[in-house]
Amino acid sequence: MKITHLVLSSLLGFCLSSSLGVAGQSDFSISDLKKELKNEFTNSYPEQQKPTGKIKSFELVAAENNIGIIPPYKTLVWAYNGMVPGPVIRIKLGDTLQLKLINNLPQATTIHWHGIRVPNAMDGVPGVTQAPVQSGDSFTYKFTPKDAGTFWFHPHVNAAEQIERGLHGVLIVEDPDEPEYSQEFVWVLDDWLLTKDWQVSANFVTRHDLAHDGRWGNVLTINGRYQPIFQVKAGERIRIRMINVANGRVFSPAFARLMPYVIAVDGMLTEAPFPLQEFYVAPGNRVDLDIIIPKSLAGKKLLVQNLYGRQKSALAFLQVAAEEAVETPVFDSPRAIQFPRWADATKLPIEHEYVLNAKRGGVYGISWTIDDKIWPENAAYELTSGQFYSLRFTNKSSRLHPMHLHGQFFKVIAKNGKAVEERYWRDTVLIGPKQSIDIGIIPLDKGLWANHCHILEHAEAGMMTTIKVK
Ligand SMILES: [Cu+2]
Repeated sequence: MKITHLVLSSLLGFCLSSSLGVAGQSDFSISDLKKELKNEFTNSYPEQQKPTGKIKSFELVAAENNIGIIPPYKTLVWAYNGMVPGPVIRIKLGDTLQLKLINNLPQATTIHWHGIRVPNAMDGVPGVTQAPVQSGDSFTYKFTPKDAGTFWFHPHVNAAEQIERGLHGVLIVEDPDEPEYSQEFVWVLDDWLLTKDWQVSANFVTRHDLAHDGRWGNVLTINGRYQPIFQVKAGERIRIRMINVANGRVFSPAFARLMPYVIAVDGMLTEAPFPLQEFYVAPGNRVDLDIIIPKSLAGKKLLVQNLYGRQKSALAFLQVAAEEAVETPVFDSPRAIQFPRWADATKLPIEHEYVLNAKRGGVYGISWTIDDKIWPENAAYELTSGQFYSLRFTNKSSRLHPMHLHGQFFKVIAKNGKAVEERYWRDTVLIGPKQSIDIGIIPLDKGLWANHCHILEHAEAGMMTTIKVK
């Protein structure tokens, strides 16, 4: 594919018109179109964020603990500050986060700040940006997030075990300009594989997990609780920040009798709010919802289900208070200040195609590959910051691969070669069996960044590579 395009482009002197059959229009060059796409992108999100000088300091201790997922039973977990999920850290846009990680685990760890555009050295990937923090050691992360939104953090060492055992937390970067909701909820969606005595099954990265979509468990939780009930009032307008921290499970949340609007995906505000309908929240993905509780639902208990896959399962309930309704706050949902449509982006040749597949062999017997290579065999793919690229992920396997790019946002521009319009950024995109997804990206943040499957077992068994942004 790539070679054909390159040959074609050079034969045409970088003029695409004849290959595209754009009759009657003046020829346009690849570089002109790229410039147009870049102009459209201008001010979508900032290259830099000026620190206000306010430093918010935190200490995070990673250690074993016992918690009650299914009370009264206690489950041995690995936790940040004793909690699963870990703390929700809130800072304001412009604040500098300084966080000291103290590793009291029996093994090395790091923290990766998922979705946050951090300086490369703060990205937490062993073998790429940082040495693992050994048991008994500590490491201080310090950076000023460039974007407001819902983000999360987790280890990037032995992640299939460490995240599954409970190491993850939420980082919310608040934009003081966003409207205030009646209530705001953070929902950490997780999926545990628990044994009969309510312990985390200690068989990690099994052949079964590798032959399928990673480890799918038997207990779904929100904020570490099984089918929790959240209290709301009729008339309230609520914001739910949802994060999927599961190793492999995809969620498709559905709210009975409510009409949620998606206002942000992967932390970033959408071009405009749109109704939540069969939206796949794959491992790593976040979605922010704007929901009005109609006054007519006072006293009702509303079901929230997961509709992904064959089994429908209850995730949570919203208990609407029976008492008098409150006034519904009136404001326009927050939205992106600038968002590029990139309608012509699919006219450009694909600059790199990532082929996703599996092969026999490797440490686990089955390896997951990108371009037939097992991490760390692959060389970094080089991109120049500030330039438009279209990249393709082609899934030759029959399993799922939510591909996550560190340090960058991108926009899906085509599925199976057909142009699609997603009016939001992503840092993780789910690629279905035998599917291909094309993304448009203008990398801004320089460095060496991981590009991997967020099904943690697939990543552990090789499905990772890097991009180098110069
Ligand atoms: Cu995968």
